[in-house]
Amino acid sequence: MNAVDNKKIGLLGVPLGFGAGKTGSELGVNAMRLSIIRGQRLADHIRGLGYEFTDHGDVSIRAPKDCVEGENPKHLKEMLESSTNIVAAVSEILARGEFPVILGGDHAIAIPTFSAISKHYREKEEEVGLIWFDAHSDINTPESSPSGNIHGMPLAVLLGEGNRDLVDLCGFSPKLNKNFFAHIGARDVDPGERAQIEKLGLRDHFFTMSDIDKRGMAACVSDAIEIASKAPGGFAVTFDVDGIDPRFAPGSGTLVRGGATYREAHLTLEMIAASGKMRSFEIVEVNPLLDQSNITVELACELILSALGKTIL
Ligand SMILES: [Mn+2]
Repeated sequence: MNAVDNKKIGLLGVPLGFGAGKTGSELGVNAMRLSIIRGQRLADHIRGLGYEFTDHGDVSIRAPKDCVEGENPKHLKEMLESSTNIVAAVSEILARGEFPVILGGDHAIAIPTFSAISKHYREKEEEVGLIWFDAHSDINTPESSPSGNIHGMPLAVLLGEGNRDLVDLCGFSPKLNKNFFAHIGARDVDPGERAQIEKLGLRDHFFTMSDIDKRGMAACVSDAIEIASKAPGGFAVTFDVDGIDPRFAPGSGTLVRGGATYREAHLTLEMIAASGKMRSFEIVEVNPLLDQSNITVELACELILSALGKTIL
């Protein structure tokens, strides 16, 4: 059975890691693409689920040469230039009628990837929702960000807040209607982000680890799917591996204890797959330089398969 009614998968690598404070997530793309998991690469596992599969290679990323003192957001020029290429690459996959599977890269890539998805469905007069799995809320603006790293800002940008050049990417804003947005796994939220969540009225769209402790993952994921499914065009998923507990996913740059277990991470994606409403899947912040025996990379690949409908029985 295919969770994605579209039988065609288009894989895209987005090796952009300069949105994060630590180097290495740009290497996540090839680590996921090339790792041999139970005798096979990711592409063969995806074909094994019954999909037609095309690997569109990597988007050309303009990497910064050095850091400009005090710049916030950091590396904005390179981010904007790279974003143009990312938007074009994702748009082409959608235009070919394929379901995008996007390998990051750090979470800054969600700005151009979701911008392209939002634009594609907007042109068909269908708004699209978003499920965001993450330890962090990623809703900083340059004013509230302690670091200036863009990977802490993508949600704010997609909701129309923050740096104007990023917000205005693709010529419209907001890319995301908050009514169709749900977040799962938060446990590390900056004071400025807390204020932003309050200001934008997003509390009920966040299923924090505390909510998950009280109600269970299945109930929270079910509610998140219900919110995102209200979008007429279905929803995209952006999955930050740091949402998973560091015991199971140590290879990521901003680890926070108290995250989703191995099985809760799979359950989340199994339930999303079963909903049949997902229109694209993205996995980010896999950092092979920080990994232990490749376990985070292998888990990331397994999770892609769960998102695409792999079930135990
Ligand atoms: Mn993130």
